[in-house]
Parts: sequence; structure tokens; C-alpha cells
Amino acid sequence: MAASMHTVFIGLGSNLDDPVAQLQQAWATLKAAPWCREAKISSLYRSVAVGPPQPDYINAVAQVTTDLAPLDLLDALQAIELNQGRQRLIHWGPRTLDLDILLIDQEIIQHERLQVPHPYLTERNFVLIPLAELAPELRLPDGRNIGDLAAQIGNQGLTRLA
Ligand code: A4P
Ligand code: MG
Repeated sequence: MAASMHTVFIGLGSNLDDPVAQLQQAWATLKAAPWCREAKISSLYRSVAVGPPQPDYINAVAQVTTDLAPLDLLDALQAIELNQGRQRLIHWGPRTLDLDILLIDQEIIQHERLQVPHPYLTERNFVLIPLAELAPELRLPDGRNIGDLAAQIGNQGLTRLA
């Protein structure tokens, strides 16, 4: 039986060791992954850090189609993080690469390793604005529209890179 395909949105973030290059490398790895189809990515954004004082982030959002099950996708993304030198030192602290699963179709997942939609999705302009670039008509499982949420949140601390 063919596994079902899922439309997934992934948040990319980096604020260490040449963040633009980190995101470009992560995107190249994602696109080339055997489990990844129909990949596209938003613009890159510079974003003032949320959390403890630390350098600005570069953020973007990618949309991919995959037949991986959610926890297998999480494993695959964490392997990419580790491959790019990610160390888990401080909660919300600086990192070479963070890959967060934002949405998987209209699924709601409450697992000890994985919450989907990502719990802070609606509070972060560095997630909502690039997400709306890719999919303004998209809705959260609760019915809220991404384009509307992005228009309401404002762009404080966020700069789109040329
Ligand atoms: N996990 C649960 N749900 C998910 C999900 N939807 N996607 C678990 C990915 N992982 C998920 O994550 C800890 C654990 O969360 C994982 O092992 C997984 O099982 P982590 O990346 O190791 O650690 P963390 O840094 O403590 O937390 P997290 O959740 O990645 O932090 P955030 O919320 O991503 O915040 N400021 C700006 N401007 N831009 C940023 O990108 N990012 C952070 C990190 C802080 N400030 C930022 C940014
Ligand atoms: Mg993370």
C-alpha cells in the first residue's frame, strides 16, 4: 500500500556560524532528501532574537511534501540539525540550525517529542510572515487563516533579505 503524502511546513532558524550559509545548506539538504518532494522555500529574514540575549537570527519557512510519518520526519530533521553542528545547550539559546515542524496537513499532534501545530507559531512574526509568503490561504486546524494572522502580527524586528 502506498504511504499517504503529507504537506509539511518547516521553520528554519540560525544565529551562529554564518546563519545565511547555514540556512542555504539546510535547504540544499532538505531538497535533496529522498523523502522530500515538491519543496519550496520563502525569502530569508533577519529577525531580532526572542529569548535570552543573543545574536539576530536568520529565519525562513520551507514547504515540502513527504510520505514520512511525523516522528520519522522529526528524526530526519534532527539528524540534519546535528549534521550542521547543532548542540542543545540553553533552552531558546543560540544555535547553528533549528528545524521546527510548524504544520503537518491539518493534523493536531500532542506527543512528548512532538507538538503540531508548533506551540509558538501564532506568536512569532518570523514564522507567520514567511509562512504567509508561501501559503496565504492556509488555515490552522482551528480555522484561523495564516494570511490574516500574518497581517495582524506586524513586522517589528523583522527584515526581509534581498
Ligand atoms: N518538539 C516538540 N514539538 C516540536 C516541533 N513541532 N518541531 C521537541 C520540532 N521539535 C519539536 O527542541 C526541543 C524538543 O522539542 C525537540 O527535541 C523535539 O522533540 P530543540 O530545538 O532541541 O530545543 P529548544 O531550543 O529548547 O526549543 P525549540 O522548541 O526549538 O525552541 P524554539 O521555540 O524553536 O525557539 N528568535 C528568533 N528571532 N528566531 C528564532 O528562530 N528560535 C528560538 C528557539 C528562540 N528565539 C528565536 C528563534
Ligand atoms: Mg527546535
